[in-house]
Amino acid sequence: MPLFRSKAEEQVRQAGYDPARLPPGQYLTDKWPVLHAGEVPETDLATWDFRVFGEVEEPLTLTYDELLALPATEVTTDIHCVTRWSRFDTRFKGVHWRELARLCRPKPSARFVIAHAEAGFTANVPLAALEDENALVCYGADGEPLAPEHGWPLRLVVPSRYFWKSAKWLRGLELSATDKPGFWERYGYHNDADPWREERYAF
Ligand SMILES: Nc1nc2c(c(=O)[nH]1)N[C@H]1C(S)=C(S)[C@@H](COP(=O)(O)O)O[C@H]1N2
Ligand SMILES: [Mo]
Repeated sequence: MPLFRSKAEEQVRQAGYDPARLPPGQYLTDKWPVLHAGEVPETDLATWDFRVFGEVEEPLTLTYDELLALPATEVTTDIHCVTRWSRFDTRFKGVHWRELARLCRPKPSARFVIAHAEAGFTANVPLAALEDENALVCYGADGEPLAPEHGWPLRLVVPSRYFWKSAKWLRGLELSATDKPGFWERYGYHNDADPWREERYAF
């Protein structure tokens, strides 16, 4: 393990980055890997919608155009997959939670968010993780629309957690007073998924 760690660090240094940016047990990748369960879904924007529901005063149903019309945010951030790749400085574009919160007005009871994606995929994070400056409901990456395999038309990006929490093909955010383990969390992955604490598995 120490040997692997120093090799991974050396690689980060050679790529011109501060090795402190690499969480424990990760290695740097330049390409952006594609990982998911199942197939890339077919999406028809004419019938597509995005919902924010649950513990909110004003449930939302937005079309893609309505979502794109909200104030956009761009962040440049590092992402970390539990399969051990990390990618630095991806430029994500989308809508920050604060814009959706302004419209849906979360109730004080809202403490968790369950992301709902196509084909029944879900992922759970504390609401606080969506309030991070670097978290986004995302429709663009590296100056382009998201590629279908990376979640077009919409995905979640929560860089503070392992990337499985960043649901692709996102269709809704459910605000909840209680936490509800998502797809990978029910398979034994860690509920909190902090890469800096190496919270990979629940056991
Ligand atoms: N809808 C959906 N989103 C998903 C997944 C999935 O299986 N289905 N897998 C997650 C996992 S395990 C990872 S590592 C990231 C990968 O995103 P990428 O393919 O854009 O790198 O998507 C996450 N989002
Ligand atoms: Mo993953």
